[in-house]
Order: sequence, then C-alpha cells, then structure tokens
Amino acid sequence: MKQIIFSSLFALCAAVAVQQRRVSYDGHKVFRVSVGQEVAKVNGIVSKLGLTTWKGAPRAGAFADIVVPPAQVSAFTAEITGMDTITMHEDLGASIAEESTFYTYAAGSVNSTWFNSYHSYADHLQFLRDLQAQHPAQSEIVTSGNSLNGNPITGIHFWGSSGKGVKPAIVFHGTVHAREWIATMVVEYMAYNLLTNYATSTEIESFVDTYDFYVFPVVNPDGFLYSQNTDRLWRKNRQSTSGSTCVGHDINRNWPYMWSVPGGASTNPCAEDFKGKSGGDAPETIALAAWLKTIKANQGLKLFLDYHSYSQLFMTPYGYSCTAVATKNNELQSLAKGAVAAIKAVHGVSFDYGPICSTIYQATGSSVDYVNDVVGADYTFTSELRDTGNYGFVLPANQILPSGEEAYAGIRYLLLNMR
Ligand code: 0X9
Ligand code: ZN
Repeated sequence: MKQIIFSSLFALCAAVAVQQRRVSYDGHKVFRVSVGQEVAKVNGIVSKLGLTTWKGAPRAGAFADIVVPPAQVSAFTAEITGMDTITMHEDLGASIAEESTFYTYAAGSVNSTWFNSYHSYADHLQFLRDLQAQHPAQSEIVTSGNSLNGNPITGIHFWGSSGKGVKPAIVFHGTVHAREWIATMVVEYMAYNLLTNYATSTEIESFVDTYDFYVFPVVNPDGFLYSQNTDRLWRKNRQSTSGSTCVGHDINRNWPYMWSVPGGASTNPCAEDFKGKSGGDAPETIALAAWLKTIKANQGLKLFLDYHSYSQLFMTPYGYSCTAVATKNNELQSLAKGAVAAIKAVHGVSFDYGPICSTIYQATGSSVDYVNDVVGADYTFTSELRDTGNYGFVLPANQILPSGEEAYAGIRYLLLNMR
C-alpha cells in the first residue's frame, strides 16, 4: 500500500515536473538547406535523424529550415555535404533567450515602447485593456468565444463617429500558430496606430469612421501560453486526440470547409499540421467561425486578414486547391500587388503575393478559404510576416516596430483601394 501511494505520488510529481519543464533548445542549430531536386534526400535525412522542420516537409526548389539538436549536428552536416546551406541560428536556445527578454510593462501606460519587445500573455491582455481605457468612447474589449482550456479569445473593437456596430467590420487575427509571436505584435500595432492617430490624422479618422475594427492579437491563447511557458516552438492548440499521446490540432487546418480534400494537411495527430479528427473539432475554430458569421450577419464583413509568420507573403484564397480561382481573383491579386508595393516602400522589405496554394503550398481547412466562401467576407487575405529565414519564428525584437509599420502600409493600401 505504502509503495502504491509512494509510486503514485512519484508519478504525480513527475507529471507536474514534465508539465513545467521548459523545452531547451540550447545548442540546437537551425539550418536552411536549398532542397533543389533533392527532395527525397533531404526528406530521408530529416526522418533518419528524427529532425523537425519549420516550414513543412522539404519541397523541390524550396528551402528546408531544419532544427538540429547538438548531438546530431555532426551527423547532419556530414549528410548535407555539398548542398547549399546557411545557418539560421548558431544556438537556437541563445536566440530564444535573447528574444524572451520582455521589458516590464507598467499597466496603464500604452505607448510605442510597447513595440520594443515581446510580452507575456498577461501583459498582452493588459495592453488591450489599457488601450481601450485610453479610448473609452470609441472602443470596447470583445471576445470571440473561449479556447479549449477556457481562455477567452480576446480582442479590441473600435469604431468612429457613427458609433459602434453600424459600419462593415474589418477583422484581424494574429497568432493562430502559437510560435508566430511577431503576428501578435503586428496586429496590436494596427489597433494602436489607428486608435492613437484617430484624433490627429484625417486619413485615419476616415478609415475608422468607415469601418468597425475588430483586432484579435492571439486567437490561439492555449497554444500561445504553452509557447511562452513550455515550448517556444509550439504551433497548434492544446487538444488531445483519442488513440494518440500527441497533443494539438492545427486550427489553421481545422476550419470546416473543403476539410476532406486530400493533400493539404496531416491526419497524423503528431504532425504539426494535424487537421483534427473532423472539420471544426477544435473549440477555437468553432468559436471563431460562429463569431465571424454573427459579425457578418449584423454589420457585414468587409475585410478579414489572418497574420502569420514567416516568409514575407501576402496571400489570397485558395489554400485547398491550386486550380480553384476565387470569384474576385483579379481584384484580389491587384490589391495584394498594391499592398506588397506599399509594404516595400516603408523599409525596403519585399513580400511576394498570390493565392495560398500556388504561393506557399496546399493547405486545407485554413481560415481564409472558410472566411471567403462560407462566411463571405468581401476581401480575405493572409500574410506571412518577416523574415524569410534569417531568424524565422524567433525574430529579434528590434524588428517588431518596422514589421508593424510596413504591415500597416499594406492595410492602408487596402483601405484606400477596396471597393
Ligand atoms: O501552414 C500554414 O498554415 C501557413 N504557414 S505557417 O508557416 N504560418 O504555418 C500557410 C497557410 C496559409 N494560410 C493561412 N495563412 N491562412
Ligand atoms: Zn502560421
């Protein structure tokens, strides 16, 4: 009996310890390999050494960004001899430590220094409350449902001179993929810039008078918390799947539209792009979808934009198919083209644009296809923010503000040119 109690106590402590232990990336290197025609070779190396990749499976003509633990570095470098390779992170653990130096945020003081560092989830919520409090007559805190673990998916809603809820909505989503921290900051920059300059810029005043803005910096709060507390490179939500010990459904493969189309997601619960057991089986997907439908019904949905990182892309529907063409495709491409030119004009950073499937890869069950065809937004885009692979997901904090400034220029172009 004593032994049983002792061993179950031990198991309990071990479980707690496992849960709290931070995944260490100390000494891990991240390599960018030019795959060329050697898809099978690169795939073989990745699976033989049991490595993880940052941008899906290696594809012909593309780069494969591969995380290599210290014990495998020499084996890996031997395997890729002769291939075009650069080192993205000499020591991923050190890069993460540097990035995770959050400046202390003093509640109540929203100003541009917010964008000098990344922040804890609690501080992100405080930032929204403080921003709202600075504009009490034209904003409110909103939630679009709860996550699996009961975290409200929190955003800020703001409006102009006509009052709330009467103008068509513009919705920004950030950080559905937990590790894409720059998306949180950029989406917050949109809200900060529009609200802070409403009183002084006639252009911004006209934007906010024309549309209601709904800005959700973190639509995957459970995953985001996990990426901050446990594993910086966590991507999915925190949902378990019967019959598997692996955790997480990829919310951006789970939207219930063209979900069954083969090839654009994984059916393996351990994969980073696991689509779930059925379309819309992630609570976050269902909550976000229902909320968007309500907004569309109540006030119309002018623009939906889902921010991700990294790759510097500005994309349009569709992800599920490379041959399906969006109804407004010509106009969407022309807007995307203008947006990337506007982005480039700010800091010289180049984004590519085009439909998701042909620009990045086939992705089924992504937000864009659902919002375009099921919810029915007038304009739907998704953007992959900086960079193109120097730092990847672990983007230095000094690139937050420039990322926000250029992303805003892209949005400004849309606001000036959407019909
Ligand atoms: O795989 C994805 O979901 C996106 N790339 S990421 O590295 N950020 O995960 C690309 C799919 C494009 N669809 C949307 N961004 N909605
Ligand atoms: Zn993403």
